[in-house]
Amino acid sequence: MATVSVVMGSDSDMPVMAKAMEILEKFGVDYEVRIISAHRQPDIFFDYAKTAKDRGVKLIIAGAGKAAHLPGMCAALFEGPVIGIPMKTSDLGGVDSLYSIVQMPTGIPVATVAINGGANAGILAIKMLAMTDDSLAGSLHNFLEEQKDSVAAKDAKLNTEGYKAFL
Ligand code: RP5
Repeated sequence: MATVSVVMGSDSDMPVMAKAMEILEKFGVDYEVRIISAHRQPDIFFDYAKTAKDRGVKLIIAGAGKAAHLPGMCAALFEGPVIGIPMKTSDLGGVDSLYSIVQMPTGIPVATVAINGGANAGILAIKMLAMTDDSLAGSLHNFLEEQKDSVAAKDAKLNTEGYKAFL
């Protein structure tokens, strides 16, 4: 049984969705992953989203581009939280995807991350799950501390070696 469901509208979304899955794997969170198009396969999509809760899914990470209705329709059909990832697009730069995902009507929210924000979607999922999982909360704490330390290490390098060391 997968705790998180990762779904994307097309295989062209995979490089961004992989960033979210890498985070889930890093924290040892079970997930299922699907390519389902809400527009091209509405019946299959409907069944996927309607049965997610019964499959044990606690939250959905959904990525899509252009007229990106997949995350919003996940939120309409699934009662748990949905994290939406807007894909960068060639014609409108991903603003089309962003607006399609973020501007949800009252009552049906989608927690929308940045355009191509796959890693942040994964981290946000971990933060949500860590609220009721002490072991995950500990791993999250260590991750955030390591992130803090890595910036401090760059600052120390800047001060000892100068800016040219970064060029
Ligand atoms: C969306 O249309 C997908 O999420 C993808 O980002 C976009 C383009 O899909 P393809 O034409 O690459 O399959 O449904």
